[in-house]
Amino acid sequence: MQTPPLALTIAGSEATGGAGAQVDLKTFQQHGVFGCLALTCIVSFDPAHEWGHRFVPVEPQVIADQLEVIMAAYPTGQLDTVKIGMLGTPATIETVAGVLRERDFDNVVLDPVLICKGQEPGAALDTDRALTTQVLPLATFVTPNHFEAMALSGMEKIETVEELTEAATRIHQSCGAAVLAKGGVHLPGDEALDVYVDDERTEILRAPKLGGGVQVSGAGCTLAAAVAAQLALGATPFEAAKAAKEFVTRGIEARLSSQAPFDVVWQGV
Ligand code: PXL
Repeated sequence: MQTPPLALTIAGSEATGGAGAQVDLKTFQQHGVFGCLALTCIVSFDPAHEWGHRFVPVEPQVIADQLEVIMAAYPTGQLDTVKIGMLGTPATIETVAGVLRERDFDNVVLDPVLICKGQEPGAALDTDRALTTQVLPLATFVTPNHFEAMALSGMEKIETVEELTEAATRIHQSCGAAVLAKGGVHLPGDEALDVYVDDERTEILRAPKLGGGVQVSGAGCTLAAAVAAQLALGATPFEAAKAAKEFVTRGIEARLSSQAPFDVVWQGV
């Protein structure tokens, strides 16, 4: 048996298993990548109040402790890929950015979680600002959704694939990372379009819109985790983007329904 590649996720728990760290570890495992986790926060939807977010941050010192032991156990050369999901507070962002500055990861995949489904946009502007100024410059690959692409590019609307391409290009130019900007259900037409931009190419990735345009929770987490897994396996950023889009499309096809008001991706197909 060969030893597997490793990947770290720095992310929050979403108790029902549809998003966050649970999705990251399931996605890593499905790719044959050994996963480790520094937990940043605990999200429990509130079924008595329209499944709104209940959010509890993990103490910054406890996050630092987790990252300390992960770095001690797995040196550079063994652990070179990190995926960053929900951080949640400026203090958490400070802690995580500090570690990323100290350790030179080959692949820093940032899912710039500014809001989760059901949360008010702009609820936490200081957190958004800290993420943009402290973590985004350290990313090598970033996966903004429609809302995040507007926030990070400064564009007021993204209604066409040309506008999504403009946004992805602006984000790439601002931080240097490869960008996979997700149109999701927000662009017209019967395809889910994503735009990939790096130094060498601009490409449009297409998949059929599944589920009648209904959003599926956990698709963003799954996509970014699959990108990280592919990079850990040695794929180029563009190969990783294409493979991750296929993985998430299959997972949406096989999605899981429940008593919650949104379906979730099944990573196990
Ligand atoms: O889908 C974004 C997301 C990421 N991480 C956690 C979440 C959510 C959305 O609910 O709860 C922990």
